[in-house]
Amino acid sequence: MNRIPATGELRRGGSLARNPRSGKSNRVDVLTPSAHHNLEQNFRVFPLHREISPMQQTLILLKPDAVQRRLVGAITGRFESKGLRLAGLKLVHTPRDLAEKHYAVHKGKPFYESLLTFLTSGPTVAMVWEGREAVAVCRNLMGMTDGGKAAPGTIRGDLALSVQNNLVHGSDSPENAAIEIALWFKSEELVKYTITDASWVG
Ligand code: IDP
Ligand code: MG
Repeated sequence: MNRIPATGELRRGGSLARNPRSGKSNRVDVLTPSAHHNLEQNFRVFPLHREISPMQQTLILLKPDAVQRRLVGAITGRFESKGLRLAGLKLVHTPRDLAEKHYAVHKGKPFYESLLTFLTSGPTVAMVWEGREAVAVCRNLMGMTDGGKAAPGTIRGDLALSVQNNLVHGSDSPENAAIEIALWFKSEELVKYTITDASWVG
């Protein structure tokens, strides 16, 4: 009889696992990331909780064009359905000094003044999303800066055409994420809770 290994067995390693389709046995000594992947591909096991990469937080802004175009729900849904955990959320009519701090790295560039005018022109939805590799995951979901060049399937690729009015901001490194989150949120505005599907999402 084919026996599907229990999660605990797999965590301990060294257990003999049998592929129910091929009938072949595989010895699982170390649960490397690729071993996790192979196991989940070949066996119907309870999803293993991966502890490979540290949890990260990232700042996501749905810029004023997203609000004005009524795309807040559609864009938020992309981050939510990916499996990230929402840790903070608010609607902000961005003051000029906050916009200047947020985009300080772009000061002096030809589009800087226009960018500040854009960001301060109406409400922005500020969010903190948390999860494994959250910074890179969100950047990948967003797509390239220029909406006209962003790949289909990404938020910008599907919903934006402009370079400036590209709907969404996402931190570009964990270090910048920490700085940006502190700019937009007080620590008490970030909410800690356990999300019930965490062991399924990984
Ligand atoms: P990112 O949002 O993909 O990280 P950045 O290069 O950091 O892109 O630029 C910040 C924002 O400035 C962009 O999201 C976009 O709104 C705007 N922007 C960037 N490059 C241009 C440009 O060449 N013309 C107009 N606006 C730009
Ligand atoms: Mg950027």
